[in-house]
Amino acid sequence: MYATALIRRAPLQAPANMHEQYQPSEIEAAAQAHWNARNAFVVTEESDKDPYYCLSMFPYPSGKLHMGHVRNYTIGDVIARYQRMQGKNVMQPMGWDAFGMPAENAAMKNKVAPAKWTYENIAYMKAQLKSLGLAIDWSRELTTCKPDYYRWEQWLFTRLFEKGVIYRKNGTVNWDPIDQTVLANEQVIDGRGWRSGALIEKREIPMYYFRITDYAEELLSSLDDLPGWPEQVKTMQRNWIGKSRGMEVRFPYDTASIGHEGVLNVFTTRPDTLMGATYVAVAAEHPLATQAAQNDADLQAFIDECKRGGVAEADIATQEKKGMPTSLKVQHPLTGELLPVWVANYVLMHYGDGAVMAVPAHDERDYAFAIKYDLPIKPVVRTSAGDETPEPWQAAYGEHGQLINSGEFDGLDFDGAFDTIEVALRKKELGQSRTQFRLRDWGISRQRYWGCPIPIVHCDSCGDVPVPEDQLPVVLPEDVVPDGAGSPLAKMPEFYECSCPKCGAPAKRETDTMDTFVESSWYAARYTSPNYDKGMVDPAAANHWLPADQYIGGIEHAILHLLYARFFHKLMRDEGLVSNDEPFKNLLTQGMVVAETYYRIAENGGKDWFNPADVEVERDAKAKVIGAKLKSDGLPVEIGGVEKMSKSKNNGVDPQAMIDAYGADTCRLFMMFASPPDMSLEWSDAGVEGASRFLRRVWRLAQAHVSAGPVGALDLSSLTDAQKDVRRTIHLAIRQASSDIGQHHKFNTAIAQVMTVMNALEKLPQTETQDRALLQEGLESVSLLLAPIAPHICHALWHALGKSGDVIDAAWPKVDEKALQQDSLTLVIQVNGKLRGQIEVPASATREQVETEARANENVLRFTDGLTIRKVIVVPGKLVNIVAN
Ligand code: ANZ
Ligand code: ZN
Repeated sequence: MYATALIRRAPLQAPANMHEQYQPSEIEAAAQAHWNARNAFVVTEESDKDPYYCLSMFPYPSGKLHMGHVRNYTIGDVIARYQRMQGKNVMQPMGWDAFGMPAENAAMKNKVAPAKWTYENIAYMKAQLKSLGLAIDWSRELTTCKPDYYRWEQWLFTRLFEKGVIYRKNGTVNWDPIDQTVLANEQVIDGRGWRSGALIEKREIPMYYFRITDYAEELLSSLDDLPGWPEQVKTMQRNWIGKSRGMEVRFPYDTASIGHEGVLNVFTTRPDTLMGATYVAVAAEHPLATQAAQNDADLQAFIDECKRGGVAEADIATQEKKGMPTSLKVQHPLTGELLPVWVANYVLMHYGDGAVMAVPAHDERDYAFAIKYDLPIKPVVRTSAGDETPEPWQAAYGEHGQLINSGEFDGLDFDGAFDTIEVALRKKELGQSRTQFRLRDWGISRQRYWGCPIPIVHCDSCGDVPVPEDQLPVVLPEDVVPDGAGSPLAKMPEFYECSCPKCGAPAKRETDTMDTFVESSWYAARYTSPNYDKGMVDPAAANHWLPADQYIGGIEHAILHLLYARFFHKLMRDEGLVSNDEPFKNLLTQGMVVAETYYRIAENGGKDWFNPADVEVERDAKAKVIGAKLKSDGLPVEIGGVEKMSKSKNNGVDPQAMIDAYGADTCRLFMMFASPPDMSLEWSDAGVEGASRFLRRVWRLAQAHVSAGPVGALDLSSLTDAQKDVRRTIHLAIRQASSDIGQHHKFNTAIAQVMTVMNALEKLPQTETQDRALLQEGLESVSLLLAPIAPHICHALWHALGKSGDVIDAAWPKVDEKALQQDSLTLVIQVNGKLRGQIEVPASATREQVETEARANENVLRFTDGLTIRKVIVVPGKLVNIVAN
């Protein structure tokens, strides 16, 4: 193929090839066409180089790229290109997280099928990604809404269903009684449906669940095997999994009030406070609540109220604590004292046992509740201040401490009380310790259209039958426009009417689709063999590339996506598809992209927000911002502060405008220079301008150098001191940039190093052979160091500098240790702390020699004239301070 001819370009390019001006659009198109023609970023497992899998979180095809995408993919690309220059066989894939609700909403709004909308967005965004010049192996592109992808998800589903890892049970959903549809949590606003405004009810419907709780212990413990993950993310995962050691305590029923024998189970992490329990509270859905409400209409009304409202946990945590008493009572397991049973909205049915022993003195929620309903508060833990009853009570005392008011347990500490109370409870068979997880099983049924169909057939005689492998995939019809009232699939007999795969009788296909987190849980594995049609992944390829060496994405995915992806990896491992335990070895969570906000107060008192692109900022002579005007009318606008780019504040800047105006390299350089990847990045016109200016400077210097004709070799043995200094600057920059990029992902400081080199090179005379040879070395180093960040211009520079091959295949520059050695050092001289000059000393000079040299300096002699030198302080390599009076 002709691609090889392109690789072997003539070693010395005709210098005339270099335009006088830096023309990004031309050189970027040329570089991209060149990479494309030689399939430069297509990789296979057949390579003698070490594999490196660089993965960025794939985008949802929402329409066009936003700044967050551009930042994410640029970071990934810099890492990928840097690793390639380290001699690795780098795989950097890309794809589309293509199912999801926005496509359905857009479809309803524009009356186009979600599929069409999605595919058009993908085409547009793909072109945008290509214009950024990312080193992506596009032959691995995958799209999760295509049957050749989701068929394997369905295949795994059927396997797991047969194994019992997936099961069906009733789950609670948000039900919109007007639209007759299930709503996602984010579609419930202040307890009402987002479209209909109807009061939302909780409903129980059958759903499918992944038994993620079976993996809770491993998902927690193997976080310790991920040293390459940010501590913050691991902590968030640990909290989400929420392992707590506590006690199951049973409160025997008071048969007089309840009417029959039984026990109320509660789970507590504070069994040491058992003697302080003054009431028990149950969830609205708890059987005792149901019983109590049978002849209590007020209680029934309260229970109904609790059942309405969002099912999101955050809502429940923040809502006002409310409750109602019942006539029922239970016995304290150790004292036999009768405790009242309350129904409370802060008790969750699906956590622990759906009931709590309330200890108002030591639990915040119970305290608020007891104050509100005037229930007794009994302190049983001495405060660290030594108080027994902190008067007046302001809040619950939640710390551990020594027991008081607890009879035989008085004086015990937390651990002692835990064990002793467990012994007492066990003796009565009314309790034992238990470890519990906050993590719930993962409900994946969604009553929506634009998702992966759940591959189950419901048969009257056989029950829930998984679709056999030879009948997969269950294809989602693509030409449907939903109307917002329920799932369209449930209204399509041609979709759901089928025959039972087991007995052949007429049966009904499941019309729910899967949570879109399922698709994004295994795409990393599928990238390793995206076209494999004999299974979910080709195990050889998957094990070759996985775990991904570097995963890059937003912190908003720190919990759910990463947890589900880790879980799926373990499921696939247990199916024999992959042989390692974790999917992502190193994780980088990039910071937000932020920008200034501008507004005017509207007539109705609200704020009208203006896009930064439409605003002109006014600065004083010191570049300090003193005001801002709207470009269109020239009138002032208020400055609202720097915020995350968002639609609501209208401060999103379209990356395409920046790429069109300045080119991809400027855009990439700006993003990488403005801040380290894990910190937030503030968009600024001035910053973009600066990046563009810098690239033009590099171009100008190279152009002048190249057009002056061929250069000879550098003779290292005859460098002047000035030349040695420049060479030292170059190699110091290489050393620093290598560790900044390679070890710390600090691209901004690496770029600063290149800028230092440029400053030195620009001062270099360009006439002598040695100077020109040194400039050649400097410009080659600049091209190599910048190649991962601004790949197009470096591609052009590399050829212009007469190098053979492409810069993407060049090795990362090596430090010449000899260049770092200094013959002499410049030291600052101070007299009594004041700067008085400089001295030049041999690098090997001893302390005494430095001191002698300093004392002999003419400035020192002048400023110490008539004084006595008391002390000479030498800071090696830096300064000499002479103390005299
Ligand atoms: C008594 C007690 C006293 C509690 C005290 C805390 C402090 P984690 O750590 O999250 O597992 N709890 C148990 N089941 C509940 C439910 N279904 N809904 C709401 N709250 C529930 O929390 C366990 C604690 O949460 C338990 O310990 C229980 O309150 C409460 F000074 O029991 B504790
Ligand atoms: Zn059947």
